[in-house]
Amino acid sequence: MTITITAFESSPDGGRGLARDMRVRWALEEVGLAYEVRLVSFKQMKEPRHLALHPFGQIPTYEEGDLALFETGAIVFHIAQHHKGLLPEDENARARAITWMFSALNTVEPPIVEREQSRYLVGDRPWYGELLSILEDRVRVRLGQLANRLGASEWLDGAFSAADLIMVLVLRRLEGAGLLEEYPTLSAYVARGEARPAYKRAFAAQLAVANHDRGAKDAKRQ
Ligand code: GTB
Repeated sequence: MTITITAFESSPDGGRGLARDMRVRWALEEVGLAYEVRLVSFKQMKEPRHLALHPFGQIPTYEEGDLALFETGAIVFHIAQHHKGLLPEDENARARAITWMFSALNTVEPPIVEREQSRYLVGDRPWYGELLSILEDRVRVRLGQLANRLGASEWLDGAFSAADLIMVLVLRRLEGAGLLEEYPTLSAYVARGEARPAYKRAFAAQLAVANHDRGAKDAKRQ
């Protein structure tokens, strides 16, 4: 059955793999599933056709036959449930990996996104510097706790799982912030994720879209 996901036609990150379609691409690559990508503009994302797939008008979405999903946590979980390689077979180990998936999304990601969005929302206010340092300390709390738990382990709980896939991409959103580098074991953890062949294929695929977009924009300007 054909799998189709949606992604930004013109990603604001210019192909640095920070948009959330990367989670779905990587998961599909890990389990060896082919997929098609429908690129959508910001305008199209708010139109009825896309809103029928995603009530909040966002990317990515996931279509597979009669099934349409949104929310990357749910999409990655769906892929992991139906294909070997992203969740352990042992019931308890599987429950723990799912716990880590939720914690990446619900406990680690929120302060990282809050910090990032503060710049767009209130970056021009005179008190922004003070707010940023408060938000960065909130990120540091989570990074410190995560680093403590990860210790010298390669992955969060035994073998690489969907939880690591999501956690690595959540941490990658700190790119350029200078915070992750304060925790060398977490930087190394992210680097291990990025070194996986499936990650590299997913990254290359989203970069190809961005390069194509750049080429089209350059051609328009000439
Ligand atoms: N909880 C949802 C999920 O996990 O699927 C969140 C989905 C989401 O935030 N989608 C974003 C979106 O569609 C793209 S990923 N935004 C457009 C809108 O809301 O109108 C967030 C994102 C966007 C851009 C960058 N970047 O350029 O660096 C990074 C992350």
